[in-house]
Amino acid sequence: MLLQPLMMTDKPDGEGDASTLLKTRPKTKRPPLYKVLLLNDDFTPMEFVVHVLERFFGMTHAEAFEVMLTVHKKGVAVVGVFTHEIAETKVGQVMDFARRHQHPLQCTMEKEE
Ligand code: TYC
Repeated sequence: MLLQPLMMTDKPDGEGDASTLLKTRPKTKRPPLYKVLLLNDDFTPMEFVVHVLERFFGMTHAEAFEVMLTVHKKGVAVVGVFTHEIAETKVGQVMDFARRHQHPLQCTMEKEE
């Protein structure tokens, strides 16, 4: 009669076995990520954009000013990378806030490749 190899006797496969622990993949998968983009326009005040970046993206005043200037000069910049749900929430927050203050500021999201 054939004997099973010692480490294979407890479980048929995978988890917990010292001989296979490093080979088995954890079943977690990283979620797709989305870039949140801020677009330039000719009317939204610079200070308002700086405030948006501080308020909704957790930037310091210096970081926010720098990113605002990048958008002002280049037309667009990535202001954060998030899961779909969080990116959607950020875009909504920025668009609502801009609309309530009657500024044409635009914020969008796109899938990160
Ligand atoms: N271009 C705007 C101005 O000159 C400033 C601005 C910066 C607007 C960034 C939008 O996403 C923006 N007042």
